[in-house]
Amino acid sequence: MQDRTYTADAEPGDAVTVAGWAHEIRDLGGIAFLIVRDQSGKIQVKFEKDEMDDELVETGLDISRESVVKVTGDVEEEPRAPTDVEIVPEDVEVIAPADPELPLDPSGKVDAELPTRLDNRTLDVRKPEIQAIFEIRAEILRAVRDYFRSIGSTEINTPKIVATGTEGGTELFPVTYFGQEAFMNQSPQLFKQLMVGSGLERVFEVGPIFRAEEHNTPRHLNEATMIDFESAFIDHEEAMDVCEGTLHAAYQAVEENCQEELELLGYDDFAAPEEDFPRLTYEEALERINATGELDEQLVWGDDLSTEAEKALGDEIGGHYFITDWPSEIKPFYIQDYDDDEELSKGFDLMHPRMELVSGGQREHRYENLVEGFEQQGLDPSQFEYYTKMFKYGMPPHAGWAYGVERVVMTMLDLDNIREAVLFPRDRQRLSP
Ligand code: ATP
Ligand code: AMO
Repeated sequence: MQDRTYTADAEPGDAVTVAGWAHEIRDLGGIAFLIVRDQSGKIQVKFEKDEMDDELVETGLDISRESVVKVTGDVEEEPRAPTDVEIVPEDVEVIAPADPELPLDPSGKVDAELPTRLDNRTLDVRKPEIQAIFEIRAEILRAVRDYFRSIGSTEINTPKIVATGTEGGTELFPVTYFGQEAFMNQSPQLFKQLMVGSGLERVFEVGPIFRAEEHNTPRHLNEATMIDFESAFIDHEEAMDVCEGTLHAAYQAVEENCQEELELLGYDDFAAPEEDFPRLTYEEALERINATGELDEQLVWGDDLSTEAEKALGDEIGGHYFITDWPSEIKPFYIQDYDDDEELSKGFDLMHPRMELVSGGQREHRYENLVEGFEQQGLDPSQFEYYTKMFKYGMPPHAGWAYGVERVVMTMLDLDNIREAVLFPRDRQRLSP
């Protein structure tokens, strides 16, 4: 539509052709108003019944809400109009009429439950505050990609149909692959590690991961978007620096470039965290959690942190923080242990007060130790030969991590449910749309 102009650009004296959705129609008797909404904003169109062509007025009054319309006319100053200007129409065309029975009210006057919103995402994302979530999500991804590029990291894409899992055997979705057993990938873990041993050295991926999580919680998805990072010749401390760097970059970009979106979401005091995130060892974390007295039972060395434990510590710290030096037994086979204490691993998590955001660590790059780790975890190393064998041909020390984009969006914007941060979430009950 070459002659299309945007509502936000309309200035008094302009001849415009706006195209968008009929947001609202108000018939006051002698005069009626149509509010047209497009991506840039809204504009009022005025219909004066006695002064305008009858057919034009009739077309205007017949428009059902959310129909797609095209309005051509002159822009005039009008202090009583919501944006101080209005269009006096010469031509109104209904391009795609909307059924007057809408399953969801995009003007937001009538609240809808999340399932109804997700069933009708097209209508839901017509609401500016919902659009704002996805604009911010896009800005986070842009900022993170820029950050990775600035530190010499190459974006890669790894297979999503794979022969083996990596993050524990129970959470895989099986698929049939020409008669062979295969799975949807839970994590790019093994592939990104294989690439740090290649000439690329430092890589990142933004892509989907699939986990057959049985539980239904406000922070788990069955298909999520993971940002993975992996680099040769760095240790877990340096990996945490990069992790912190990407998150700071994401928050700063949103603060700088998304003020309008933040306002729509009700933020007037959004502030990117400026300080470094504290780094606690697992042992310190246990002590501090136990000292809060919030748990029924004291945690002991080797326990994973329950949601209640994470909450108790998160409430106390009040911002992002790392937990380092986890017990080896609760971290995966690819995480390296300390040489002087094989019960202690170089794995870390980045926590937000509400939940875990990131897992990562220094990786085991020594072939013999890696194969031993598989056996200790009850995995058959021969199934992973495509991966382990590359560790025989010069695998540098390396470290990395991953976070779920939806958890970052959810915690940044204080959304109640992770599903609000995905256009078309996959959960136990939801396979379409
Ligand atoms: P990850 O991304 O590594 O899975 P996570 O925070 O999701 O990290 P998990 O190890 O998947 O952690 O799950 C542990 C947490 O998930 C527990 O602390 C628990 O609160 C929650 N969880 C697990 N199963 C259920 C369930 N059936 N119902 C409610 N919450 C659960
Ligand atoms: P992990 O399994 O902890 O680590 O996943 C990393 C991060 O991904 C997010 N995430 C999820 N988000 C929503 N729904 C899910 N079901 C879900 N599962 C995970 C979380 C989590 O912290 N290979 C390692 C990473 C590494 O060591 O590099 C891994 O997958 O934010």
